[in-house]
Amino acid sequence: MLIIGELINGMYANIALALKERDKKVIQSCALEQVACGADALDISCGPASKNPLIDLPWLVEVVGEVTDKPLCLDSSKPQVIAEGLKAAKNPTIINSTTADIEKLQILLPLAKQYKSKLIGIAIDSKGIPQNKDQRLELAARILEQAGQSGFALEDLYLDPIVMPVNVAQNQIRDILETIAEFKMISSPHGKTVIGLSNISQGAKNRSLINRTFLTMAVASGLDSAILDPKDKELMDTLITAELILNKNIYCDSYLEAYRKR
Ligand code: THG
Repeated sequence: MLIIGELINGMYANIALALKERDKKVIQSCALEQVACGADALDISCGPASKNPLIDLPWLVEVVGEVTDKPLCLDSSKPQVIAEGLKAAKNPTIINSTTADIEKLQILLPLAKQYKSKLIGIAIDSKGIPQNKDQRLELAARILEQAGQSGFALEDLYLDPIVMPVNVAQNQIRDILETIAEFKMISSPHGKTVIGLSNISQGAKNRSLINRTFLTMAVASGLDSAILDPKDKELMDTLITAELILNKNIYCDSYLEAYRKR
């Protein structure tokens, strides 16, 4: 499982403030803490509050690149902002994200190829968020088709069903889990899968419990990667245990410690 740390996001007040004050230390310690907790990659987003993402995202990318070589997941809905982030990155990159809109795919697929970047494709288009599994699969099929046509390696493509908060769209969560499994059935070689885990519990109480319960189900559905809070120790322990039970790691009595020493 590729664990992408979610905490460098202008949605969080400490990051928004550090961005405004150009306080490198806050950003760099947030990066290092997430890596120490087991993040394999770091999501980098200046968030909705940034007035100048074309400047802010590359700054975050450079500052994080000074302290870690982990892949950076450039999180913006604007292709121009992604392009500036790619230019600034010395680390390997993951573009987060393209929608299923052809115009966007035709910009971001070539960029991903040019920078040897992986690419997240989200099951959304300009018509909005899909309401059921068939719509999600249709959007994923469009992304896969465009990626195939442009010669982009499908192993480097991560499909995201778009996780909705359980308190908003409770009747869709089972569909989202099934979508994770079925994304793999609609192409060969197949794309990988990713989710923004914390979306599931936005606005809810008991967030950590909801997050780790859903993560277990998603891992059992074949999830390959998640954007999550690696500092949530119970969440990380649940993930390691779910992977153990699914035979992805060899059992030993001290499997939690063994995993952390890897
Ligand atoms: N898919 C993809 N990328 C994504 C998402 C996704 N990137 C952003 C997001 N979703 C994943 N990252 C987060 C980060 C934080 C939260 C949720 C998802 C979160 N933040 C608190 C909140 O909104 O309540 C902020 C609390 C605070 O201010 O301290 O929950 O789905 N491809």
